[in-house]
Amino acid sequence: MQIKKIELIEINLPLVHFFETSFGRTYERRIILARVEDANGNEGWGEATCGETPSYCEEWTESAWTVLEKILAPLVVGRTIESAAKVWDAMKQIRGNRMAKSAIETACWDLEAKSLNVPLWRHLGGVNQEISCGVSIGIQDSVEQLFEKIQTELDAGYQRIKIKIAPHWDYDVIKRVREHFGDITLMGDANSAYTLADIDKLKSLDEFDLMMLEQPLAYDDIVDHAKLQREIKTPICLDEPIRSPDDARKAIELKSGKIINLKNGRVGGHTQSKEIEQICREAGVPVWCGGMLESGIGRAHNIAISTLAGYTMPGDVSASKRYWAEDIIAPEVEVSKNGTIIAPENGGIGFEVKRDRINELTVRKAKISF
Ligand code: OSB
Ligand code: MG
Repeated sequence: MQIKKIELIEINLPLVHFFETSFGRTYERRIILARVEDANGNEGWGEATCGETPSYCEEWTESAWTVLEKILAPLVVGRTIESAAKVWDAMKQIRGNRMAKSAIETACWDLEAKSLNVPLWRHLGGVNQEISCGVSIGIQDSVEQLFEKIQTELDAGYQRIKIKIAPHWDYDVIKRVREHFGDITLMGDANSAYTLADIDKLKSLDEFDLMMLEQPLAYDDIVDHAKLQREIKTPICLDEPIRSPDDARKAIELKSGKIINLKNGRVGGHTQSKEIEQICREAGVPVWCGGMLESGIGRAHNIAISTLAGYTMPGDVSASKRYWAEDIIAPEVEVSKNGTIIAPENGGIGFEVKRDRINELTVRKAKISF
């Protein structure tokens, strides 16, 4: 493929309800979209899934914009690249900045699938057209508000509930959730809010039979997590520290956890996700697709990659209306009564990109052409 033009578009999209993690609250997303175009007029769309501040990882909207505009887009535009699967290699000389890279990388996969007129999920090697879905529920102002949110999602059919936890919102909250909702499929995500000094507190969570405990310790750690996993029954799920296939291999070798939350953005796109999925599948480690409060474009990519065989647990891939008053794709992502999403049969990501809606939300644009 030869990409002739890359358009970068930043949109501001308010969330219908704030999202709070142990590192802070988000009310409005600043999302970077990448549109790639080849000489035949085929197009593809991708999304940089970074946050508004460098809190989840080092990348954020400003850094990703600069790296995309000044470095990555000029590196890719005009070059002949064998296939979408080689776009990662074409950007390899640049270190880190994986979320920025994934915007271009996933867009190229969409373009390639569209030009072959095959659904992206099949093109990626997906096997399960119907994927299992869970939800991630942020820290709320009160436990009553949390109960209300959990009830809404259970009524909608989601297969598991993840709640964000932090030292001020953990044992007592989970205890009340268990008392109120019984044995629902429940897990916690700490986003690195603890250290090994909190081991007694983390051990005490074993009594709640959580499906897993996501990222209790430091965002860049896989050693202390291995120590912790030896001390607790609850399976640890790693999120932040798994940025590459090598990270996954090392974490599996060290037994730092038993499950991996695999995010396209965090690892640099579909090619990297595919490699990690294979490593985990061969090692018998389940993966599931995480979310970063994506717009419809990133969400469509998450649906496609979730169809791979190794994605055996419900992901944080849920309906558009949980996030946005109006999404930027049509149709919007909807979830069945059984808590599943069916990957579409149309070419590429399989959803129409709503240019008018994007134009309404756009705060800046850049064009890099050959
Ligand atoms: O840790 O999985 C996380 C959102 C932003 C940053 C980090 C995380 C999350 C989520 C939300 O849990 C998942 C989603 O609904 O998109
Ligand atoms: Mg997480």
